[in-house]
Amino acid sequence: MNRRRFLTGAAVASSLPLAGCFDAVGQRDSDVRRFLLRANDWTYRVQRLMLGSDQLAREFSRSEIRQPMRPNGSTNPQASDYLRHVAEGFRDYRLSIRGMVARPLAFSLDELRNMPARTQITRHDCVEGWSCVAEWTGTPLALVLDEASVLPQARYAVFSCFDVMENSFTGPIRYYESIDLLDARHPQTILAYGMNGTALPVANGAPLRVRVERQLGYKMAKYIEAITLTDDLSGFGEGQGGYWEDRGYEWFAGI
Ligand SMILES: Nc1nc2c(c(=O)[nH]1)N[C@H]1C(S)=C(S)[C@@H](COP(=O)(O)O)O[C@H]1N2
Ligand SMILES: [Mo]
Repeated sequence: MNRRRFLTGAAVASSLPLAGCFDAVGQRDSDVRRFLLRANDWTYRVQRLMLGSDQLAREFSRSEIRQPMRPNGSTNPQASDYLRHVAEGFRDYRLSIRGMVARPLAFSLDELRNMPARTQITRHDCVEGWSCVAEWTGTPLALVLDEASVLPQARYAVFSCFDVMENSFTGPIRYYESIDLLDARHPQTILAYGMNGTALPVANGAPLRVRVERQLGYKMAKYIEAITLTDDLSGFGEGQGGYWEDRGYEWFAGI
């Protein structure tokens, strides 16, 4: 058998049982879903053991930016509060930091831009199988968290976004995502307001999107309105830690 026929055969053979599998992933109480959630937990633990908490994702040079950053997911949110911010050039926009913090805070974009910034050229990997290299500029999330003084019992940072996802499953719900505090405090985790040398475009998440460079694209929330510190993800969305996680994606999407 030539290689192509072998691969085609293998793909067909493996997709047959898997087609059934993936249906079960979406079902709350299926064994398949329980198994995958357990496997996800193990991936998370093993990656945390293998990667030092401050290990950096690869950074690239300017000449390696070969194409525009491809916008994906929501690219033009229509929520009225968001449209008002766009129309006003985000003048009254405030990023609120709330939940398990000693000092809840609200940052204007100017306040964030006046804090120490980090610029990094990194590769964005989408779960769909494409990648783009782009330059990102923003405020390290660790600095913002320090100003708000995170309480010791907090375990996660939850990002609440402006964009509304239409969905027959739960009804309309705003995109949200969460990361643990190791990733939140990682030196490359920034609240990006700049991309490829210009202000972050609406299509890529204006005014602020988080970069979580050691995980897949869906973790990198765009259109961030608020960050909530918490020790429990069950009160957000459907309880799995993110819009896509509530639909079967893994919470820890390390690469
Ligand atoms: N608020 C919000 N954030 C989001 C999404 C989204 O639909 N809404 N899509 C995610 C996915 S799947 C990817 S691949 C990236 C796309 O980022 P980009 O538009 O800058 O390419 O954003 C992520 N963050
Ligand atoms: Mo993605």
